[in-house]
Amino acid sequence: MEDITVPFSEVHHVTIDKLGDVPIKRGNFQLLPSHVQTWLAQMIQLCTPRDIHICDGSDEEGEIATKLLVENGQLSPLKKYQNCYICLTDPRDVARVESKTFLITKDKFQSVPHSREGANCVLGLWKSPDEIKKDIDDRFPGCMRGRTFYVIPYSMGPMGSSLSKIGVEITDSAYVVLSMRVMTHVSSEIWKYLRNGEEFVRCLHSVGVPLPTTQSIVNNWPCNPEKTLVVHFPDSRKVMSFGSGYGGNSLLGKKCFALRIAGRIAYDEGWLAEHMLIMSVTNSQGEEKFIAAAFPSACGKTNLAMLTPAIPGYTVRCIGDDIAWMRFDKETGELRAINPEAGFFGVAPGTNMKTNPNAILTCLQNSIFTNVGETADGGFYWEGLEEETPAGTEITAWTGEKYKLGEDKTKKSSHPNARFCCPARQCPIIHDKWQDPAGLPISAIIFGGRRPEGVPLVIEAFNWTHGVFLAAQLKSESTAAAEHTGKRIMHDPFAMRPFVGYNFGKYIQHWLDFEKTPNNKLPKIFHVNWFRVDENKKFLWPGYGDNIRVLDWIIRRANNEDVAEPSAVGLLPKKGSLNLQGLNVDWDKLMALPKAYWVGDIDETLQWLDGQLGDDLPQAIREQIQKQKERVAQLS
Ligand code: OXD
Ligand code: MN
Repeated sequence: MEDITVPFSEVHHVTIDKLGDVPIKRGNFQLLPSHVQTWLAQMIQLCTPRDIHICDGSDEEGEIATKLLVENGQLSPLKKYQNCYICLTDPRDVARVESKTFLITKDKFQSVPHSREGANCVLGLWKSPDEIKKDIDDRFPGCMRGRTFYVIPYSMGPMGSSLSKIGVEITDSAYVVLSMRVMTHVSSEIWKYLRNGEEFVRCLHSVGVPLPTTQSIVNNWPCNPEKTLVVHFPDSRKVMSFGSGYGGNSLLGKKCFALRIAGRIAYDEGWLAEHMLIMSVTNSQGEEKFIAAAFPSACGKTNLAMLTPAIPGYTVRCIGDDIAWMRFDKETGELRAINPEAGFFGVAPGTNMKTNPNAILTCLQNSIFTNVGETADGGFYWEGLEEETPAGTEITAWTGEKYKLGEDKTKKSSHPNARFCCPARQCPIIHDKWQDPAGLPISAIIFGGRRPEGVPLVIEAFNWTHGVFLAAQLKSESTAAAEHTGKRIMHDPFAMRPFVGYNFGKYIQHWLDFEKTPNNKLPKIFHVNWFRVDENKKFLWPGYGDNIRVLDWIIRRANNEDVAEPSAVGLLPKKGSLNLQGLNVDWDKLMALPKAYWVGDIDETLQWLDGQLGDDLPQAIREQIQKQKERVAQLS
């Protein structure tokens, strides 16, 4: 790709309605900054599209893209709501493809750690520039033949904030255009931030089906699963994605930019790009605290970010549900966080008026639903909405099959990774400062996963280094967000395993190093587990709105209240210090530390981290493992 150059003078003399032979259908190419023009000209030459559309983020543009998708049969209106649409993908294109997602650097170990021989590295996949060149040359030349080349200028984070970053995505999918308009800040205003040659993240996406095609297109959803490839060039801040139109594979602002590329930028610039929600909790005394929390995909980040407190006196407000960019303020030492996204791309199944009423209320207008079921009266439907939908309602499943609700319990309406995509500003509890360009000050950082066995409801780290260790040993049951099958406990350190953009050993060291700056006000770090089950596989903790009780305890700890006591694995709530009023929970079972479990766990953790990271595993983490080994040996 690097080889294709168009002399700058040639670019400059194009007429306003054509670039070479390619008509410009919408937008004014000549108004774009010259370094953007040069790159676009190269990409047009590579992809040979039918025409060009430079997006401006206007309502009119949204209407044009929607109309086109409806005419193509890719979207259909959900008549029950205002400006909502349902989309069904090719069933082969339903989730992120971790096995086809690569980091490209000259030096392999800039991207991935020195894993021990025989350990299959799962903390990023690396390919050399030469190797990937072949794959790119096999896919991208002519990939947009017969299609429109959309240019999407966008900001990740509030427009103009010094914490935000700019990206431009080229895509041949109008569905991606519509979704990026929800998930990021798309506007022609972006060009003014690039006027002086400022850098931006270059994203190129193609569904990988040039026209005319002999391939059969399923559900009017063009994709090329055999050739799907998502590649990142962290050094030059570029992303190229081919063959998939779905979610994180195609909305390149999200996982590719805001986590993998931004992670690397954050490493270079001294900040953090994390797979975290951001929320605020205000207690009955009116004291507000901001919390960032990392959980692996499909483990309830969206539900926690929009929690409806089950006990009175608390107000929760949402800032973001998936990604946090955080930077220690040089003057005040506060850790200030922004949500780089503008929308929610949430897992639909399981979301209902009990588990997350705010998410349901957010997506009743201007939203896109992918791979969900549809009710006969034009509403969305997915597993979890049974109690809110009258029995006998006719459902059209995402597979096209029709059935009556309640008649056959084996029928499934939606793919388990079906998603809603809705504007964050519509969330009834969105924080009025969610777009504050200065970010919001974080008082506590939480890590968590689905741990059916052994792991207590909440653990507080002894200190920052121990907190980094808690994050490094994060594990969770696998979910449908990626291509993994079956339920098994997988390591997902920092909830970043699929999203890390550089050597994970360096990533952990980067976290550890924040302690070295004396001015940094390090938030306390916690580990939570809402998912522990008893011997009958019944959840020991009610979760959802009752999680406020744990957040309340966390906030009290952030205020240094004396409500914690040491254990072998960290600080635990003193008995009686967590508000359990009105609940019937077995506290002892919920908090138990079974010796056999923890002795096995720490051995397995060491083996895994050592296998994955080899000599890149920071010494401070090895020491933490050794200390935990000694402590758990003392358990009775
Ligand atoms: C997501 C994911 O889509 O983590 O947010 O998979
Ligand atoms: Mn996510």
